[in-house]
Amino acid sequence: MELARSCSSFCSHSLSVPPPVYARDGGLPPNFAKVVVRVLVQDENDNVPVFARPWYGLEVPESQSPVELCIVRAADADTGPAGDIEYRITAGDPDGDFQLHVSSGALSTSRPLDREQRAGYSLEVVALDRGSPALSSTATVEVTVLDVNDNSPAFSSSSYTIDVSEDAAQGTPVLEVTATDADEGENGKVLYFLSQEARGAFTVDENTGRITT
Ligand SMILES: [Ca+2]
Ligand SMILES: [Ca+2]
Ligand SMILES: [Ca+2]
Ligand SMILES: [Ca+2]
Repeated sequence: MELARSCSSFCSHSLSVPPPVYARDGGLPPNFAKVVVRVLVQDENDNVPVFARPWYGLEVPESQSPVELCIVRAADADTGPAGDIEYRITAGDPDGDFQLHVSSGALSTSRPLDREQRAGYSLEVVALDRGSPALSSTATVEVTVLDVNDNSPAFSSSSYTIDVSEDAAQGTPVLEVTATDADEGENGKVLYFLSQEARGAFTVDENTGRITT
């Protein structure tokens, strides 16, 4: 009799019914005892959890409060513990910026992300059954952190001192100031301009920061 068989996902543990066992003593007439043996067969762990998708791509704005991003799901054709799946992040998140619910597979951020610190993640997610031995499979979740304009331009120096001759010809280069902005694209583009009082005496190139008389 083959006890351990894989069964389809809807059958519960298969219950085999062997014939009853009797005992007889040596007396005359003999006395008998009967016992019924029930054997509960655990499903064999012969199915690997399979993710619905091997790859997930997500975009998350930076600076956002912790939020659920998606649910990763795997199916396992076994029953009982051999088909119970738990989910874990096994690589790509050394600082614990994400949380994966162990039984639901819900992936969330655990804190606001900072694009200037890290612009993207490649998370390795594992679905592991509770069979013995346990079987597992992996999926990849790529997270792109979208920029928010959360940085101001910063000058390379907080003040500049320069001597200019009073009879300097118009257009004489005076100084080139530089400011950088850690954001991306238009959010990080720096334009230079002069305060009202300085206009007339000096000119600044809005793109280069070069100041001339
Ligand atoms: Ca399994
Ligand atoms: Ca930021
Ligand atoms: Ca900015
Ligand atoms: Ca930013």
